[in-house]
Amino acid sequence: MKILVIEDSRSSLKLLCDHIRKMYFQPIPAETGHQGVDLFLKERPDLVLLDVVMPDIDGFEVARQIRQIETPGEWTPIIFLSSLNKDQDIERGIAAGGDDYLLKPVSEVVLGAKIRAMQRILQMRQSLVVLTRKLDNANQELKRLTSLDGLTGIANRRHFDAVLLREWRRAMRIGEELSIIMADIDFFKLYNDTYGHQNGDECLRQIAQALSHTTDRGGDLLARYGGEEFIAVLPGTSLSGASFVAEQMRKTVSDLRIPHPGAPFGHITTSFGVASAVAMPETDPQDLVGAADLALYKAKHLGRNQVCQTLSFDPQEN
Ligand code: GH3
Ligand code: MG
Repeated sequence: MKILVIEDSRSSLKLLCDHIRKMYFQPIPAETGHQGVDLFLKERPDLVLLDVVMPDIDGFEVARQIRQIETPGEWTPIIFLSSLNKDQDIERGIAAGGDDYLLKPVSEVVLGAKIRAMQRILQMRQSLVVLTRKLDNANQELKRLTSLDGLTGIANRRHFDAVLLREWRRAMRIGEELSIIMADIDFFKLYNDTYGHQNGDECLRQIAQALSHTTDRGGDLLARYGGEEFIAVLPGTSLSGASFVAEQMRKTVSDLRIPHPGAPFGHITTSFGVASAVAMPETDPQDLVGAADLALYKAKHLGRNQVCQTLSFDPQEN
């Protein structure tokens, strides 16, 4: 522990430093108030022993300056040492930012006990800082995990809905278009029935990874929307642009050539529904999701493994 000792009397300063060394702590001597403040800045001690009456600036002012140097949450214990023994002097010392007040001449035993007590408080404070940091990290990790889907590792529906609402409001402010792509794996029940649920899960993971590589423009977000359904929001993207992305996605999944002998194409395929809108104050982004779902239904109906669009999205009709 580094202890800054600010004391203008050379003999007292030496005595105090000797006591500190005997306790196996490191003293940092300062003979004036200004020198004390400078050394505080340079050495960042763990504790300050501070004389009150000094020729340049008094101890109360030194304490005030130290408290100003410290960043919020930082607190270095300050013990005043003084022969001023009126109640008001003690009160002033504490008000100036001191933590304790010892009357001179200070006994070696009392000084030792006070230093030990301050050391205990310091250690408790340090473990509290470590604990707070751990808690902060855990909270951040928790926040990250609550926005991810456990199986595929991409965003989950809860996170998607929050992002969609945010992007919708942003699009409204700047009068921009926004698109939604809904995707659903074709004949996936049959895949599970053929290969078992575990292989079904692995297939979902592979598809999620493949789809996430096709929506990497800043602002795009892909999420797992339900069992074998995926959804993407593409801010600032028109219907034709989003349909192009959906077609890329369709091709990417098909190109994985995941065997599915029971399905018409012999491998895993996906159907897509796309819808776009310029966000308006009276519209609800969930209506746009509904429109994309309708287009997806059309894609299924027309034979699957294709992209369909909802041509006009009119919120009044939904
Ligand atoms: P369609 O081409 O019309 O979409 O047919 P489908 O069989 O894909 O659709 P359906 O809605 O009949 O079945 C969806 C299936 O998706 C049901 C279930 O077996 C499977 N599924 C949903 N969630 C999961 C999951 O988390 N893991 C696995 N392995 N399968 C899932
Ligand atoms: Mg399906």
